[in-house]
Amino acid sequence: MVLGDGDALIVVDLQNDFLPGGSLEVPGSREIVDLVNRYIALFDSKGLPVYATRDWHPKGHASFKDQGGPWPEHCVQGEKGAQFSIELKLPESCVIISTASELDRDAYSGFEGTDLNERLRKEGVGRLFICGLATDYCVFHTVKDAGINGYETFLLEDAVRAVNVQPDDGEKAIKEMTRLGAVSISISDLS
Ligand code: VGL
Ligand code: ZN
Repeated sequence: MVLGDGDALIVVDLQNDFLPGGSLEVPGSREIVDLVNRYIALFDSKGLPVYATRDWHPKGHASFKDQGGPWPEHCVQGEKGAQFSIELKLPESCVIISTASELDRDAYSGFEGTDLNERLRKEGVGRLFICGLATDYCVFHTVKDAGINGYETFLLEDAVRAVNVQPDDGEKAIKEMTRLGAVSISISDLS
């Protein structure tokens, strides 16, 4: 397929805490960084917009174990774990969307409580290409909401990885995303 006007890339949560050495390491996450950089370069070289979401929790967030939540402390605003990987080559023009910043509730979708949808509409985006972490949480909910908001949605299946609290969570999430209408593609489909 050929990329053109109206297409945009969303890179979901490629932050230190989800990578090796981070507090909530996603298995295989390191493997996708180079590929994500290739997707970024591809979109940027065609002048197409790139968005990067980041999990951006206040200290003492409701999703943390010490607050009764399911996750170890991660992606605390302003801390090293919340920073994008230094290996991630985001373009100058990249728009950063911060999510899950409310103290008392979690949010996994890049659309939830953000201006992502308004920005995409203003830019005339119709098709979204989504990669990043994690397949079974923030990627899943972002892809789902992209469909609900009327975007033609492509899951970049070679550039996502899952937490897999249960071993097949990632596979199930991919099946569900495609059932909901997302089209699963890989880098060879675009270049
Ligand atoms: C995520 C678990 C907790 C994600 C964020 O980015 O998928 N997963 N917070
Ligand atoms: Zn989180």
